[in-house]
Amino acid sequence: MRTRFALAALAFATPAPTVAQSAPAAVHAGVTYDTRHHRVTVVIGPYDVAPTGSSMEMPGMDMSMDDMGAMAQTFVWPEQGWFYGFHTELIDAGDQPMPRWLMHHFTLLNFDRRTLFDPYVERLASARYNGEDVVAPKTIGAPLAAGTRLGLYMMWFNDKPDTVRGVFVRLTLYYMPRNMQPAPISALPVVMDVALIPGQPEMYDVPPGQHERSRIFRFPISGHLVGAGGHLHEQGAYVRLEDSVSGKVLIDLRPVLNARGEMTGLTRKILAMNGPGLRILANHPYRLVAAYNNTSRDTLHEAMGEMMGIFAPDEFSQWPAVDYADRAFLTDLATYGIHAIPDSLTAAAQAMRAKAGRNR
Ligand SMILES: [Cu+2]
Repeated sequence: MRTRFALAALAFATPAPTVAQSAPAAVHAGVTYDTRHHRVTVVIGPYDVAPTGSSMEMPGMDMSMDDMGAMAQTFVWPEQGWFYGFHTELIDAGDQPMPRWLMHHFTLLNFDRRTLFDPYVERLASARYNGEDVVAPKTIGAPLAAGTRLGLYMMWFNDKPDTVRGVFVRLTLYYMPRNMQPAPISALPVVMDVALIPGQPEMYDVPPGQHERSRIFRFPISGHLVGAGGHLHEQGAYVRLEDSVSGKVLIDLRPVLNARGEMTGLTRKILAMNGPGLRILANHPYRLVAAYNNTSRDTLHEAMGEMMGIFAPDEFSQWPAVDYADRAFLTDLATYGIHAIPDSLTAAAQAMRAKAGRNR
């Protein structure tokens, strides 16, 4: 199934060999490193984005969204630093804006680190077509070493009848240098999902009425949560993190509604405003609760319940290491269409580490 849809995705967004150019092309695909301004810019394209139909957003489809995308670019990180934000632009060859909704979502993978709770490849950053760019305050950042191997996974979306031609994506990644003073807190995103099953879409059914689903999480290492956001679908009521022993509610995120009463997202919490953040103890049971209040008469399909935290471990060196032979890690990589990390990427990483060592 996954292979079939991965092939289908290639038909949806094909790299265009030639683009009709009336003006000289200002935009070129590739990765550029600006170590003076501490930026990495990744440009992919040009793509011709064929109509994908709107059906992929409809409930009841038996495919995961992730089956419709493709790995667009692998690259290596230039130097030791703290990644703290990104900016995405959809542009044409002349650097003019293109419709942002063409990008359904992107995910930036870090092949050299795993997620905290599961032996999966790290999702360093991601954004949806309607999502904002994310720039954290310069007091926290995700540490990255020179030569870290990264991959940009892209999924397109075009619900209009015509192919949109000559689309480039420019992703700018911002970082703080290793000599940054004061040194930022090293923290990484952690995703807690009430329904995550390896290799499966994180979705479930909600019958009419009040509905709660929960899952216990144990952090393998101690630290602090310095920020939190959440994700629910329509009719969602709240996402909470509780101390499972005392029952105390530690974080409570509620829907944010627009003037029409539609959910635009959940409240976000900065937890490290007046201190180090919410204390998290290793191996202590914390309960994530996702609640819905389904006021319709029908079962809601494809519901989700997630909390995204920014976690600062006490000892960053204790972060669990990647096991490249772990079947779960390989299965997770395969959902992004990757069956082996390319040797060329590993060679580029070695070259970048050597270069960074000479520049010190
Ligand atoms: Cu969702």
